Amino acid sequence: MTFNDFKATWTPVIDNFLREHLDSEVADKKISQIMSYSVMAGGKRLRPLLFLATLAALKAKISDNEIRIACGIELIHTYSLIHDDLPAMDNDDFRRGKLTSHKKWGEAEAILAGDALLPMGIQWIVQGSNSANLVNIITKAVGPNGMVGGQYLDIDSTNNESVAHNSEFINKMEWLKTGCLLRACVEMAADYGHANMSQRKQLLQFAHAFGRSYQIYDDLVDVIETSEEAGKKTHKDSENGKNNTLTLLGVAQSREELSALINEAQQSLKNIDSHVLAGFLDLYKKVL
Ligand code: GRG
Repeated sequence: MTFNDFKATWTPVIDNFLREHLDSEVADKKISQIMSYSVMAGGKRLRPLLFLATLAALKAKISDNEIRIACGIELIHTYSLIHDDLPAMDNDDFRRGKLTSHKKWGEAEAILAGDALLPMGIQWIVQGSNSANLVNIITKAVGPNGMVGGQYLDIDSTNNESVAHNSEFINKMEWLKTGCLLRACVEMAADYGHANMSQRKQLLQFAHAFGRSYQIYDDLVDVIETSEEAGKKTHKDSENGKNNTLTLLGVAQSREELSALINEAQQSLKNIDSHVLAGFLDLYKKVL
């Protein structure tokens, strides 16, 4: 199966599960609506698809429980985006082409919607898997030694000029903020799908390179779209005083870094029989 076929098969299943279960499992219809507004705003479903594609690579079955786990990951991802957009963080007005949660519903409401999505996501993962290991993997990936830790480093380095903005710092921050959760999607599937030692090692190598690439890709998309729209080669993050690989290395070197990581990811999949996982890397080609 190709990546596009896989995506076309499972994205609607993920979308329907999210819509139906947020509606039926959240008692208060107002908070349910606020949560759904962001969850159903048109995300790419990259993390749930990555979890399911890794399961498929391991020839594990995909049914309701596996979809529940995959959707649990998407709830957690959506919580992080809602909180990232808040005035105290990135202060963004638009996300996924729509008003951000706090712009649409108010700040307290957005904080609470994010707060509600995080535990619900963990609950769905445990309901679907009945596995303390999976809960351990996901909570580690999004806690202080993962995503929140990375977000803290980002905020701290923006607020304090004394923080060294060298490549070691930026690699660490971007890995924690973005890479850890992507890697966790693969690690959860490796655990749940009973990967053997060698499969696990290769899948985790792939996940590391893929996760590390994602933030560089996302920033390159930004710069390409910005320069296409404005007819100039500036980048909004550099204008905002943000720190990332792109502002450190510039566009050409960031592309080289991304190519090297894609190569590494491809190599890791050499003995894993999955066109679908390899297809995730095609995403990046449009910015190379
Ligand atoms: C607020 C605790 C807390 C964490 C926020 C995820 C995050 C940490 C910040 C987002 C910053 C950002 C834009 C990073 C770039 C990579 C990224 C995570 C992009 C958004 O994910 P996509 O591209 O978005 O999968 P969709 O909308 O498709 O789900």
